[in-house]
Amino acid sequence: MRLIENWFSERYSDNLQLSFRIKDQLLSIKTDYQRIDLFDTYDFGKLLSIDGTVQLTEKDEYVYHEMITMVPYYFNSKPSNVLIIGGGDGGAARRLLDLDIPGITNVEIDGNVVEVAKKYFPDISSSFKDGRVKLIVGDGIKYIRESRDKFDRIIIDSTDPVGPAEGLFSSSFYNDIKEHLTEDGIVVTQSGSPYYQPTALAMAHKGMSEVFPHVKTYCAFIPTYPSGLWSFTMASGEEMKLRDEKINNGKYFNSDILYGSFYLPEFVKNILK
Ligand code: AG3
Repeated sequence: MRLIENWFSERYSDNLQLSFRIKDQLLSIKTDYQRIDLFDTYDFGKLLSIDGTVQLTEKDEYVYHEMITMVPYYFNSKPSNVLIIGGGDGGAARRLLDLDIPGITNVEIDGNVVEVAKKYFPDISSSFKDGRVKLIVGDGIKYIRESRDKFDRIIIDSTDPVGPAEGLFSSSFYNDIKEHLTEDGIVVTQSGSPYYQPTALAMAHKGMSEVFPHVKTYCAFIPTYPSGLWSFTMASGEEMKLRDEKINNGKYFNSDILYGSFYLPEFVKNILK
């Protein structure tokens, strides 16, 4: 007798995919923006996928969420007012709360992501219950164009630059972002897998360099994302300098990572040229 096994796979290229053996599929919905699937996996706990790409798993979400919040946190003036674009699972907001940021605005385009997170990832999405977090379900690009608010950090926690997130990697969007940053404020975006998505990283880096004089790319190891090596790119109108301050440890992040994640392999540096 053959045992039946169920697997979810994210395709990295025509010839390679990563598969997670699953206990169950908990949800599959098609929203106005994207398809959302939720799986209970054997190795990584619950896994949220959007349009077939892994967004987060219970087991390793901490790497991504620490790295997109904690790295930019320690540069320039201490941030008190932060905007998250995307991030409907609440994971980025949760880490900002850990950093004691008093004002967090989270603009997510797809309310279904928020609902799914509230139901299936109660710990990660608990940030939305905190009075310091203002959640807006709406288009981040429109929000940035229409709002007058300024932020010390703007965190772009988006999906890959295909579909609804494509505009979040363009220099015209970064131009609008610049208008909403305080003097030495910093914008940071996830910029894809340098190995499998070099164009995502090139787009983010080039787009930011067209608008900001100071741009830095850093990497982290995220086991459930394509190739495991993931990039983030941050930019500012002023030189980004570390504050003289005690650095807290996360589960991934520590002071070595704060310095070391900016040391890039040669093939990654070549993408930024
Ligand atoms: N958003 C970025 C996920 C990109 C993953 N891409 C992929 N698997 N091809 C993460 C959302 C977590 N807040």
